[in-house]
Amino acid sequence: MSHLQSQDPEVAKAIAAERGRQGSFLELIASENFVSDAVLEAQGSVLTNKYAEGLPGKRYYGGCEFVDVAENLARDRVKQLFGADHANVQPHSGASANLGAYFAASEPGDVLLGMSLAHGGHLTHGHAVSVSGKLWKAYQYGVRAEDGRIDYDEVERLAKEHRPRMLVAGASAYPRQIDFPRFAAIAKEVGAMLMVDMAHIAGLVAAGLHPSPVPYADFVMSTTHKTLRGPRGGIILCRAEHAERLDKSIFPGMQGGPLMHVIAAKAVCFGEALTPGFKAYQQRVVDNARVLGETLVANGYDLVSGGTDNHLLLVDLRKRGMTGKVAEEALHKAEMTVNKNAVPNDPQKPWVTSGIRIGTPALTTRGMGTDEMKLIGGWMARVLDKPGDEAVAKEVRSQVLELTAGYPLFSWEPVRRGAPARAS
Ligand code: DSN
Repeated sequence: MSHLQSQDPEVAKAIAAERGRQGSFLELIASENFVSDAVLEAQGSVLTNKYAEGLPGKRYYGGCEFVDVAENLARDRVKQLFGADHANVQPHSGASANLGAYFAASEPGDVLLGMSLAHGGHLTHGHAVSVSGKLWKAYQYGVRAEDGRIDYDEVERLAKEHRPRMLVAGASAYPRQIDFPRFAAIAKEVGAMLMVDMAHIAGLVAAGLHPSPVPYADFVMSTTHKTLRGPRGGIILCRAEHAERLDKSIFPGMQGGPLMHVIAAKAVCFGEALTPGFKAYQQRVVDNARVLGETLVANGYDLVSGGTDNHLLLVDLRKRGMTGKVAEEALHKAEMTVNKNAVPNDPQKPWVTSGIRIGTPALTTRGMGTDEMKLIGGWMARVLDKPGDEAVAKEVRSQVLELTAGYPLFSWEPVRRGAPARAS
């Protein structure tokens, strides 16, 4: 029996149940992934015990000689991975990383121009309910109604009209490549700093499968847990000239003690991302997304922008007369996990929506390929064609369980074809 099971069976049970869910369900949330055993081990290590405010070699606490090694490894590896001048690996999350970059690039009250959440952007890119929209004077751009692509002419027009101090590029539900040179040209034209949020596509950028924003942007931030496949957390990269201001904006500006166990796990993640196998993994992620999208289209489902260049799909359910909420719940009954997501110009409220967002990073980590994507796309269509039909949900669910049993989550787990992988 584990220490946790004997000391705190209630928490142990919740973790075991979540472990079982991750194993048996098809995880299709575009921002999630499954970390390696090594990342998990580093994150669950004794480094969680250590305070280390400051930076390697310049801390406010004694006894930092070993956590310094971990943080230096993380910084050096992430700079190598993305060809960046400078890196700060301390942000606790993507939202903290975005704010850290904003504080480094501007002052509260300055004008910020970012992509609207309703069009695929992110809350922290200037939405009114977020601190980014409360402390900064935010304006929002979006995608074109006719093709679902970023309207760069609108970005330019809004930039000329509002003269932002900070132009923010990047998205959390945008299935197409982003034109960073165009964003950089617009920023230059109006004298703005360019900040890129590459959280969703960072793994693809690292693998050379999406153009890198690093040569074009003043600041580039990312989370480490999406396509990058590391622990939950954030990073910020910047040009050398901004390094001191950036570091100060994180500590003492926004955060206290960095999470050294997470930073060690980030170092492991970046080490993995520097291997040739990571590039092959990212290629499979993209191939899987393309095939899953083609399968859904062949079954009569509309995709925003008609397809994908990256790891995610945005399904527009309006023509099917179905909401994203209904679709998410129907798929959950068949043990497929997606999230409801607004489509551009969505008539429904954010809690309901008219779309679902689907991503392939997690299932690709489990070893699934294009054959499995064809199966899964067909199953999704079967469920969504009859969202209230319990018999269909039950039948698809048993097929899902048979499939997931053949793809263990961890290297030490046996393949149990035909036997649902569930927590005991
Ligand atoms: N919540 C993340 C996502 O799902 O894309 C973005 O922060």
